[in-house]
Amino acid sequence: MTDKFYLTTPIYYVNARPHIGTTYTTVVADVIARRKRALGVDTFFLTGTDEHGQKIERSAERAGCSPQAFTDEVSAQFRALWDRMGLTYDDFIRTTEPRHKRGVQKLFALLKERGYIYKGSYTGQYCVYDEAYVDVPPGAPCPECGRPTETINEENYFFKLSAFERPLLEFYEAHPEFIRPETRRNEVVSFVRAGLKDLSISRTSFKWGIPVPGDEKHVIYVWMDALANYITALGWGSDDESKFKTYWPADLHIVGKEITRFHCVYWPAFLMAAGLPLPKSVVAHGWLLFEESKMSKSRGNIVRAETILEVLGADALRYFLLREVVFGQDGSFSFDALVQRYNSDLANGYGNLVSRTLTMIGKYFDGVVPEPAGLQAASLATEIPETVVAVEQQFEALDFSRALERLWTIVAATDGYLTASAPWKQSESLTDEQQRALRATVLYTAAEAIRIVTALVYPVLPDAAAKVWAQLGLGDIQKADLKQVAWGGLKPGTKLGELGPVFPRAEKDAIQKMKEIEEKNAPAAPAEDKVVKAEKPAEEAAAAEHTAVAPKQAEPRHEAGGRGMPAAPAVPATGTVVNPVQEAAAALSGSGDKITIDDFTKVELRVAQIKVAERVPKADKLLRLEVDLGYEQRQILAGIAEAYAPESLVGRKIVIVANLAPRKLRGLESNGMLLAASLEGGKPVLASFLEDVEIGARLK
Ligand code: ME8
Repeated sequence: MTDKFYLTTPIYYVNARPHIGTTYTTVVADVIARRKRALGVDTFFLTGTDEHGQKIERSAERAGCSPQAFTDEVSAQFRALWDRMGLTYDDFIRTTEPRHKRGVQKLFALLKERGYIYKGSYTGQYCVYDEAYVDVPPGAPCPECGRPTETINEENYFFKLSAFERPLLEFYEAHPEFIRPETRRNEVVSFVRAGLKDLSISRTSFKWGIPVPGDEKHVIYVWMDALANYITALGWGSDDESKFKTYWPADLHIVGKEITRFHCVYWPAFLMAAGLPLPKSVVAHGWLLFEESKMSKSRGNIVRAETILEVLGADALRYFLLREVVFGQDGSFSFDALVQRYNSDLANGYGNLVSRTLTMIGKYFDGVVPEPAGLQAASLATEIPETVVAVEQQFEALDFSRALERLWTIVAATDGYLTASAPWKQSESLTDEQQRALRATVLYTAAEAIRIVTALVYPVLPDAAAKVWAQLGLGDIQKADLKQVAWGGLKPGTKLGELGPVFPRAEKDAIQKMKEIEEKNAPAAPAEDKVVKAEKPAEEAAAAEHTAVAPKQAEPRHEAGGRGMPAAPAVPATGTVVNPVQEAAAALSGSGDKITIDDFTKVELRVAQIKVAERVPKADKLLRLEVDLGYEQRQILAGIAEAYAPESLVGRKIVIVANLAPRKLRGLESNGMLLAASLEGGKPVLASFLEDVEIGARLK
């Protein structure tokens, strides 16, 4: 076993407040950190926020504040939540801190000095949402997230990533444990085998980033900036590198599966180029899904950790995330599943076992742990040590779900043992002495089983474990030596502490309560939306919308829907099939070419995401789309087949007129209409957003 352990979470973008997806990774890291510390390992747990880049700059602009004020606010929200949850990070790094900026500039200068950075020019597509260069033709959406990409034509600095193709492959070969799980490893290896192109690592078209040393019109690419946090937080590049010397290389970077490439290709290549040791392992976990799709700020299907903390407490959320989601795979979140798990495993399981055992010790032995007598709880005493070994191995392998499942077999077995032994019954065949001996053995055994479960579950349920430890009369669990949990460690004669409920049964309306809290905070607005809404009274906001949607000039501009709407006028993309905008305009306006705001609000424009796109047989121009509006899925027919290949549309977010009366085309019902720019003699161009928008959001 190593005597130090350095583990990290991704640093989270501050374009939106934390949700239980980001909480998941941070809780997993906290569990690992607590367990390592309990085993006596010198542990350093780092988390933080990723605050630079075009995405954040735009979010701040949208929120109407400076990027610094914006990032200060959202970063503080992350930190406040982690503190409220009692997460035991050792450092929280912000990429806008001087210590980080200094380190990143040093890294850039070092790579340049070592000949790995050169100046060139980049023309290609960029996905602002993923902050990634993508290899697609102009106009095509991002292959990762389906959002529109932007064409960049800039003078940039380049990193010689291509030089690391072979060294990386050799490294993966020599260190199979570097990327886990296996599926992610295979993806990364195939990606590198397919060939690496040099990577653009600076931008000139916006300002919110760390300037390139000596050439300040460039800012350093946000992923190079962000990845470096893992060493700048340890003081690399500062006058005091002692922490770096102690803790680097990282033992474990925990990341979500979507950012594996950045951590397993770019990051080791930067480190190799700098001549620094590489991290020992990167573990990519799956996604937390909500209502079947990835919980994310952009989809607007997030659940906030605060909601669960308020109703069931932090331990309930921690247990659910670790037990219900198989680490490495996607897992679903639902309030029903959460409450069910809580009641079955925590309230009726562990909590009830503790309560009945300790109450009986109170009743029959004046609250003092009895000395077990001759009768042996043979099966439990042999089963438990075996289970302990298995659970420890499963924790070590980060197989939390199975570790907890196995640990709970002790809870169930002990519960069964109590019920079968029925120490509360006075048996007529036993003398008082024998009865007392039986009770002493049964209750000692149950209390000892509880002690063992508690010691092992402490990293997952720190609050509950601390309470139970104190109730067992063992004092402060944080000071306890949990390295060895050998059977028989509980000393008879120990005076129990004050008893109290550990996991009260969830109230009947717990689910309802949580849903109401979420609704109160809905739509699950990105942080920047919250700032805007909080600052603008309703009338003022309505007035602003009025100006935005009814300008004097002919071109409508949808400021409220997002800055990124194309400047070209939005018109329906139904080709020759239908022309409902003219139809709608005629219906709305009886007074020349101007309409009133009331006329406009009759048109319900909404953001929808294309889920299915296919050609309609024998109709050259027509595509059949199935779109998701968040609250429903529907079919729309659109005359865009000559401009868009159906497969390029799946995942893309578009704008639709949602309240158009349905009509039949080629025997198929079309329920709504999508918007696109109709260019003179050209093909229709779909209206879309550069910003992140929720599905179902209304444009007004
Ligand atoms: O990618 N399920 O930041 P980010 C599980 N700043 N985990 C989730 C999740 C979900 N639904 N949603 C988010 C970035 N996560 C960069 C990282 S690191 C040098 C820079 C977790 O705010 C998961 O760990 O988009 C994922 O990788 C991370 O949050 C992405 O956070």
